[in-house]
Amino acid sequence: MPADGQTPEFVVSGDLRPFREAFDAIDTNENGALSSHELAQVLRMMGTRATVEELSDMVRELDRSGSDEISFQEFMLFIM
Ligand SMILES: [Ca+2]
Repeated sequence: MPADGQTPEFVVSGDLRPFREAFDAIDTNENGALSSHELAQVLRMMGTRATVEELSDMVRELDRSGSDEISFQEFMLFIM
């Protein structure tokens, strides 16, 4: 299991629910992490043309745990 239970201190006091819902909406296979393929689907729905290769680079940049996927914590760091 990825160490995904940690929440960054700076968002603890805020309402995480909208972000959690957005995260869960992107996480289509419900494994608690966002892959580049899941991000590609969402960005395509938003009308952004990004290749899976570009998103793989992005995921690699955001991914701090070396899982090749973005955890909720990494997702929050990306949004903030
Ligand atoms: Ca996933």
